[in-house]
Amino acid sequence: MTTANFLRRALLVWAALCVVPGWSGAAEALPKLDLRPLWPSLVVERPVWLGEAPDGSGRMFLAEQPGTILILPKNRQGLETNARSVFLDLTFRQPYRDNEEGLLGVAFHPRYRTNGKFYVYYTQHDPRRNVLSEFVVSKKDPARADFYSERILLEVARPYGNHCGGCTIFGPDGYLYVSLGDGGGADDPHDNGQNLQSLLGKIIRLDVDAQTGRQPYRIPPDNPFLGRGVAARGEIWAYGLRNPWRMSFDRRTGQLWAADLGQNKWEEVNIITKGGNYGWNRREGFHPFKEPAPAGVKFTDPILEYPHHPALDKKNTHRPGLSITGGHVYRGEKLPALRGAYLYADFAMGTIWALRQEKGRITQNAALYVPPPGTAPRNVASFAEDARGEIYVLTFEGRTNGVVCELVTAAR
Ligand SMILES: [Ca+2]
Repeated sequence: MTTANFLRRALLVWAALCVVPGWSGAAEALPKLDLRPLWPSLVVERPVWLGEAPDGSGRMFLAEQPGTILILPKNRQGLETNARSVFLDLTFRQPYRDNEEGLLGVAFHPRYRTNGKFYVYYTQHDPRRNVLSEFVVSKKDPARADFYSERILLEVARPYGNHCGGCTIFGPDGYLYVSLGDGGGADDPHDNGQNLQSLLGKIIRLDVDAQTGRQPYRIPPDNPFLGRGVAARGEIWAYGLRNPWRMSFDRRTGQLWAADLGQNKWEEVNIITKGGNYGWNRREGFHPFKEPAPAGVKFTDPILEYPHHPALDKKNTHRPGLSITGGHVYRGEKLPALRGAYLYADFAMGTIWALRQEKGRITQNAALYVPPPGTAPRNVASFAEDARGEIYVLTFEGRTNGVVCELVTAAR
C-alpha cells in the first residue's frame, strides 16, 4: 500500500467511525452485563429500596415492601446463615395489601451521622392514604430505629389501591423530594395529574429541617407554585405524572431523573425540571391521551419512551415492556463503559437498558441485559446506589422472594 493509499484508507476509517449514530468521542459503547446475586443466603421479601447509611459505617439497609427495614450483613458473598437484623418494623400496621402498596421509600437525612433522622414513605388504610414520616435512630443502639420517634409529615388520601408513587430522596440542595402517583384506577379518573390543588400525580419538594406554623415541614421559598393560595399546593415541584415509581439525582450534574409508568401503550423516562408539566393524563409518552390539553398548557415530553406492544415499535428499535423501573446515572468505578449512562429496566420483562443523552437528545440507548430465553425473568423492582456510586438491582423472584444483584461484565 502506498503512503497516499494508506492515508486515504485511514481517513475513511476515521470518517466511518464519526458517522456511527450516537458516537461521540467521549462516550464508550454501552457494555453487555450480567446480574450476580449478592447476600446469597439471606431471604428477603419484595425488596423495594436499598441504601447505604451516610454515617461512615458502610452499612447497607434494605426495605421490604411488607414493612421492614433490614440491616444487611457486611459479608455480601457469605453463605453462612444470615440472621435478619431488623432496623424498623412497620408490618403490624399492614401497609402492604394491594400489589403496589407497602413500605415504598426510605431516605437517610444527609446529616444522619449527627441527627439520626430518616424518612419513610408507606401506605395505610381506613382511610386509604400515603404517609410520609420522620423517624430517629435509637440513642442506645445504632442498629435499631426508635419506633416511637415517628413524626408524620404528610398524609395524602388515595382513592384506589394502585399508583402509590413512593420514591423518597434528598436532593443536592438538602430538600426532600417525594414522588406521588395519580391515585390509581385507570386513566386518572379524577384528573389529579393536571390538578395543582392535589399532591397526587406530582413530585413534591419539602424542607424537613423547619416547620411553618402547624405544618410539620417548611415549603422551600423557591418552589414554583408557592404563593398561589388555594389555586396550587406550594409543595409541588413538578406535575402531570402517572406513577413515578423511581427517581434519582445524578450525583455529578444534579439532574433529577424520573421514570413514569404508562397506561396501556408507552413507558417513559423524564428529566424533571422545576415546575414542569409532564403531560399525564393528556399525554402518554410522546402521544396524545384522552382529550386534548386546554389552550396555553405546555407539556414537557419525556426524553425516551418504549412501547408495550411490538406492533407499536415500527422501527423495531426497542423491545417492548409493560412497566418501567427507573434507575440511576452511573458514576461508579467498577464498570467504566457505563459511566455517565442512565440505567432503567422493565419490571415485567426483566430487561435492563442504559441511555446517554446530550441536552435531552438521546445519543446512545441499548440493552445491557436481556434475560436468557426460556428463563423466568427476574422482575426488576428497583435500582440502588451505594456511597461510591456502584449500582445494585433489586428483583422479585416469584410472588414473595427477593434477590439483590450487582451488575458485572458479561462473560459471553
Ligand atoms: Ca409524560
